[in-house]
Amino acid sequence: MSDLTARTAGERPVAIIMGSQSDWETMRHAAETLEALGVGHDCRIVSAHRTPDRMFAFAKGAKAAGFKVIIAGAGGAAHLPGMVASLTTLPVFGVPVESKALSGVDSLHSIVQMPAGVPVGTLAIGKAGAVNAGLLAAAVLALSDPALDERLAAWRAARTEAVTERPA
Ligand code: RP5
Repeated sequence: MSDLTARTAGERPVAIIMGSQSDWETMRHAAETLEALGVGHDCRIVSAHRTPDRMFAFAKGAKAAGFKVIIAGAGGAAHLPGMVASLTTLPVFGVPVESKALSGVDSLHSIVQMPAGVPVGTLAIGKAGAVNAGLLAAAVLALSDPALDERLAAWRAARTEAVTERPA
């Protein structure tokens, strides 16, 4: 975590972490959503199983580093969001990545059924979940950032405007 300075994280209040490079195709949608809203974010690969020491260091240091919200995506035996949530009191949003073997139902079940006391806000499987994790992270930050609140409202209004009355 040598590059994880408070200054860097302060400019990037959302951490997007994922268990593997292969999760990026899904998790990039969280990053793109935050980009569209002008919310700084930091993306990194942190695996609960393959790089547990990295996961521990990240989660234990995330709050002191200035992150406000963590978005964690993983697939299969998707323990990353829950393990990170066990190590920090920052809000953690979990994105179940669609797996090849079980279409992401395994990921969803691995993330959603946390024991009482260690919350993970669990999103939908795949792209929709990643987009919505970005929106939820922005909504949390918007509580203390009126300009972001306006951008978020405009983003939502644009989606409403885009819905035609009849199918093309
Ligand atoms: C999980 O295993 C990752 O989050 C990923 O979704 C899944 C497969 O990883 P790779 O084998 O593609 O690296 O830990």
